[in-house]
Amino acid sequence: MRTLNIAQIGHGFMGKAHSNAYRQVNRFFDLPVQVHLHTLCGRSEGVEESARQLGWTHAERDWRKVIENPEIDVIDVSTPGHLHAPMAIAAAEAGKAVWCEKPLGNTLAEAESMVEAVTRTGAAHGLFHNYRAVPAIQLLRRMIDDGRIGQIYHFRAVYLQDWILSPSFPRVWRLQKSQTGTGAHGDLNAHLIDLAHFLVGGLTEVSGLMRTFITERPLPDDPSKTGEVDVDDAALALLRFESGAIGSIEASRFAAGRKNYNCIEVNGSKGSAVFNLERMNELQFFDRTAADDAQGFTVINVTDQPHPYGGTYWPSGHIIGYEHTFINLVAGFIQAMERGEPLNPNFNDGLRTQRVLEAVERSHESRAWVATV
Ligand code: SOE
Repeated sequence: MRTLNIAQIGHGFMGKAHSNAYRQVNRFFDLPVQVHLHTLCGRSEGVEESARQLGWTHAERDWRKVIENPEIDVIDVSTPGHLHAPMAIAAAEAGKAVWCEKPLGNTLAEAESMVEAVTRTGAAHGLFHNYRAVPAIQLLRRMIDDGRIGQIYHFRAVYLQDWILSPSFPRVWRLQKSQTGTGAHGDLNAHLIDLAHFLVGGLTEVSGLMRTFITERPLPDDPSKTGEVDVDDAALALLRFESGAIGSIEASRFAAGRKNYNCIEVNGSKGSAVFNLERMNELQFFDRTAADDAQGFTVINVTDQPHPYGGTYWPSGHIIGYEHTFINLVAGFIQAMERGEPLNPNFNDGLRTQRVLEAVERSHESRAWVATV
């Protein structure tokens, strides 16, 4: 069996989730290639220890050496957002496949340059919007496609966390525009916008509202000093869809008690569905076509054979977790590459999301509706 040599740049939270997916994917999916965790790349001195712990054969500190290594087939970009564009463009121009963490870039211009590079070079490109690979989200998409939700009137989504509520939490890279572009908006609304596109379709206009609640924080390496927080702590938007549906998204890192609360509701003419990441293996469904005296929200346990990914891991009722969404996504990337088909999702999806992210920012600044196309 042919080996697919992966090099991953970055070994933080996403780097750990991706490494696990590369180690596991051949154990649960019948693939035409054997994934090899070839090289882990990181600028910090901890990269050698991370490579050992996460199961990588080599460790490297210079990302350009990794991209130039002829043994490498795929470059995984799992770094802070300001490095996505230079690394992905260099990888595409070196003839590598490029799989990048979300959001695609820190700005619309960066995202456009990344799409231009993969289009010009023909590099296979994937984007780690892992929530598309949740079985319950795939089931919701199937139900929408089958007409079981009917005409969609509303898409309503929140992505709420609370990890920076304390003023003493330091100004980490996710709170610096130069590193991350935007705050909760690009980190969390990016997921919601991608799912809006995946489930309901394209958007035409947005009206945005963004807020930074704590504007000064201690510096990570010298808490006696403070630095400006120049990104949003929360960002909301009203949405108009091409289909005529309307909706809303809300991302916040100041929602006390919400740890990773990604909750989506779709309301249609034939019913409604609710997905809550904290109950990832379930999809709530209200069926208006059921008998009048038997209507109510049902809870579907999306672990059965007829369900998306049914039987991939365990028998019915044996639930899966957050880490499996990355395994599912990586399996799909490999299968698409082997068939010579576009990866799902890919940089074009990322650019579409980046246009909406930026439109929300411009709407917030102008206090006016802004077109997304
Ligand atoms: C931090 O907000 C984060 O790790 C996001 O960056 C991820 O995309 C999300 O899946 C979990 O939370």
